[in-house]
Amino acid sequence: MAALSMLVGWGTFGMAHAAPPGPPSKTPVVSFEAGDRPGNFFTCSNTANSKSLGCVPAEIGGAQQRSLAVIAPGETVGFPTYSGEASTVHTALSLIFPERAKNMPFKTAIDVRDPAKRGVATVTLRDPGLYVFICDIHVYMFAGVIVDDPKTKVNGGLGLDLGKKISLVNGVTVPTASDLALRLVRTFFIITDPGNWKDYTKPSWQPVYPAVPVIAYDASGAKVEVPDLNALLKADPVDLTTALEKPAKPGVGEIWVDTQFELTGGKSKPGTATAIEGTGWTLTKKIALPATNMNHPHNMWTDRDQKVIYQTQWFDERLTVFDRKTGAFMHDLNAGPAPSHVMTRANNDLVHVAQNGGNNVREFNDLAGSGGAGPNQFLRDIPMGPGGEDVFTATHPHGHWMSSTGDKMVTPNENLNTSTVYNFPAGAIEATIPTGHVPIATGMMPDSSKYYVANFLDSTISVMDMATNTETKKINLIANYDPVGGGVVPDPVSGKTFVGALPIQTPVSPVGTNMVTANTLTATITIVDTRPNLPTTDTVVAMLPCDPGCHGVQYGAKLGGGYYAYVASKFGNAMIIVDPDPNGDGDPSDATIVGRVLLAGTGTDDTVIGNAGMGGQGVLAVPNVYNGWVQQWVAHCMTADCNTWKGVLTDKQKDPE
Ligand SMILES: [Cu+2]
Repeated sequence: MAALSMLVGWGTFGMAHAAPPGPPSKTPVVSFEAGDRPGNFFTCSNTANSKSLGCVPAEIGGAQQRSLAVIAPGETVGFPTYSGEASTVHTALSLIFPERAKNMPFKTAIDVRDPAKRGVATVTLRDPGLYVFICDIHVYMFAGVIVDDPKTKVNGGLGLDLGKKISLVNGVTVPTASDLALRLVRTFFIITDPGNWKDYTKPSWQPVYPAVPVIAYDASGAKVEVPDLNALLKADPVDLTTALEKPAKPGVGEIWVDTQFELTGGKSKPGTATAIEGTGWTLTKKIALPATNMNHPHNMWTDRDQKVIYQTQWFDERLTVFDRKTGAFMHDLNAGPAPSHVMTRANNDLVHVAQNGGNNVREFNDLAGSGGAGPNQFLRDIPMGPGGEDVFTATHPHGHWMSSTGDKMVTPNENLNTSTVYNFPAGAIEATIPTGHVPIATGMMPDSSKYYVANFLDSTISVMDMATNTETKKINLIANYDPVGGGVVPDPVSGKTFVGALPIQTPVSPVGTNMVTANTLTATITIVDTRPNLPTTDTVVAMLPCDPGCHGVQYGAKLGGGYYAYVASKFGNAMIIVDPDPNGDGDPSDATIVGRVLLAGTGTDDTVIGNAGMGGQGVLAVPNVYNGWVQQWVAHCMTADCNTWKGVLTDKQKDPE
């Protein structure tokens, strides 16, 4: 646990922050440039002669693999700190490194906003083994480096050293041939090779890995030599011929999914927003916005009249507004560094965007332009902590949530391992509560009694009491998982068998009976019983399968009453429809998957040319049925769409609390 506590606020001891005493930094043999290319977000280039392979060539790593290097012990890796291709701030953080490796952990800022910082951050890697660097803002930007001891060989030839044990930056250390380590390695090769993504337009899915000889170690310390990495990682093919299925019961309105990695012909940057119509589960719109070269659309919200989509561009610095019905571009707003999530406040329709690469939540005026300012005008930046914009001390809020009254906002502060509770009427931060490592998303009860924070790196969820602003529990999603052997035993409280590693979005149902969490490493969906005063309160009561890169979740109305939870995955092109309470008794332990629909299809304003339907992240169901928001549009919106929805929603759906 010493390592864990040491890492609270890890930015303060980052190596790049203050260079340690020692020899001057050496010329890097490989450099990883941060950019916007899906999968290969860190692109490797050879910058000097390596005694080993350097950037792994396509014939070894795979045709689309450009984020892996093999170097010799003592050689140096570079991260250009002012990137020509990137459009906002990034970082390079050592997620994985050999146990007790020199110069680890490491973190550097890659800040495109400041030309004065132009240069290359370097780190010399002396200890053989596996190193994985990530951007800790965009936590799936991966750069892999294997430091290979030339003396270790497999069958007398190349034998790549994964090392004896790897440590994660949160302090967890496991043997390299353990289940957790191999899951992480598998994830690396799925993310960084788009050919390995789960494509539901094909009959089956079977990722393949570089056919290289590797040397790993098991829990007993015994050497595991394989002539081909596939022997350690490859699994049986998954049949997809009957995987797609429309739910029997319709949803109300339309479901928008940010297909963030989809490539279209009319622009250089990736990403579309895809709409599925809930009545027949057909794809009706795919909006690329070539007019504004939309870059990595990540998360969405809508206004009180359900008229526009507010769309963040996470790898850029803009919030884009487009017409929900037609998909027509309306305008771009400067949103600050790496704008991640967007929500309105239910009481005043003001728009709030989390600056994931900075310290603020930026507030914009409502769509109607109330109060004298024009529509969607910049109003103010609200700091979530005292650290300013510096990449080591800023909060880096990611997926915030608002209370149903609009009085409170909570943020998960990825950089500082805290959560901020902001009180709007008081105009002040009410509390800053410690969380686990890399808190990334939040959910809140409809009555604002408690909120939840998904701690990405620790695979836990903090339960926060909103009367006292204290953490009352950590739900451990990997409590019953053996990271070495990979086994999972039933939970002693719920009796259910579950595992959820690297959790992301975690909204609470509009009636406050359940929370659906997308877990990206294990590709699982976990369901927590959020009802108060039960033996199962705030425990996981169900687990469902997801897709690689499981990421986004939001609730929408189910026709006839109740809700669906819609789930999107980054490295797959289907949306999963979860019914968290099929019999409507409030108990979510019978949660089930009722359908899976394809997100690949025809572009509305541009032609799809690659990664069709891929990159599922932000989800938004329209009409908005969360407590607080639903009452507002039911009372005020008189458009034909709103009237149609009012005609089919139940009284409970119109007033859920
Ligand atoms: Cu990034």
